[in-house]
Amino acid sequence: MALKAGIIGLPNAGKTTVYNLMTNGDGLVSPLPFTTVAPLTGLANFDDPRLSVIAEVFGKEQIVTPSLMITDNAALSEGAARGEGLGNQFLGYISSCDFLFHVVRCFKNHSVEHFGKWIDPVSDVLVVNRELVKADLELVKGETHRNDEIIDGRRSGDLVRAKMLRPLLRELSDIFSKGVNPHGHYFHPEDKSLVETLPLMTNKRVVFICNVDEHASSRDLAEKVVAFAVKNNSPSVIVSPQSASKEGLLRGQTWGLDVFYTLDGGLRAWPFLPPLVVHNAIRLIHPDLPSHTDVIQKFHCPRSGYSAIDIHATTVSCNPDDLVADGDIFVF
Ligand SMILES: Nc1nc2c(ncn2[C@@H]2O[C@H](COP(=O)(O)OP(=O)(O)OP(=O)(O)O)[C@@H](O)[C@H]2O)c(=O)[nH]1
Ligand SMILES: [Mg+2]
Repeated sequence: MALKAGIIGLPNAGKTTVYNLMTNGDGLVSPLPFTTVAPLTGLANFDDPRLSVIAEVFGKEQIVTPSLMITDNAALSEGAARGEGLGNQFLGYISSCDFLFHVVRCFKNHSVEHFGKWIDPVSDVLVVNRELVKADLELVKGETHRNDEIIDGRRSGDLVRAKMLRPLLRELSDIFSKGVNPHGHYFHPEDKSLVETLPLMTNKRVVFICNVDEHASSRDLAEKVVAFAVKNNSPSVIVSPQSASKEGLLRGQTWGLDVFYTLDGGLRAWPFLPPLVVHNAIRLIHPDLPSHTDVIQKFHCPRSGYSAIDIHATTVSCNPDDLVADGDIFVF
């Protein structure tokens, strides 16, 4: 199953414009806010310079390039977490995505409506982030209710997990009530793993896409978003749709994604978000594949400085509990 990414952002940020560029789509673009109502889904293929080398080493002609399932959705706006605007629909959708593209408006264009007094991309980002925090507070409330029911015996479920989760849900609720996300908060590693099982919006990796036009001031605005992204350990890309520049947009590496490869009849690239163990990677490839790995050979191709000879020399044994590394090649 392909990795799923959701596009988020304020109205008229250029989400559908970016979606169309990524997927060769024809979603409706207009200067009116809330143009996109129903979700649009498409496949985005991206470049991977390692593919041709690996194909040559293993003599494969049939190649499947890395791709992502991308969904463009209704805009998020202030109050979305309370169900205002198209908020609920939006938030329901993004909770099922593996990661998010946050499109940020860095172009002025007075004929395209903007809710703020002036274009201030970092403050736009904060509006969206606040809604994600509010949505997570609601999610934690719902989760607490269900968890309490398990502990009280009114609902069936994993009692041990529920008891471990109870104090963590309280902690999370306190954090989200303050309007902040839990990124800087210390959780014991075991607790952290448990928190990561919750479908929190603020847990998702975000790649910022700064949507610029040809004006120098637009680039300056984008640089502020890039600096914000760096501070928050998030990748960012500057995109200029009007010059039809896809540069940077279709490069998985700039999104912080890793890729592994499979070889059977052909060669296929699989983008993934680390950490991923071999056992789960196999389930991703096909749920019916046996998880025992003694029949699988593993090679490796680093991100740079690779050669055909190096790849051939890397064969190692493959254990189900090993972490998959970027560049691993599994031969079935
Ligand atoms: N000048 C300029 N206009 C842009 C740019 N990107 C998008 N637009 C225009 O901005 C308007 C909104 O673009 P959309 O892609 O529909 O924005 P959206 O975020 O999908 O909007 P909603 O679906 O309404 O939330 C359209 O008129 C686009 O042509 C850009 O980089 N520069
Ligand atoms: Mg749109």
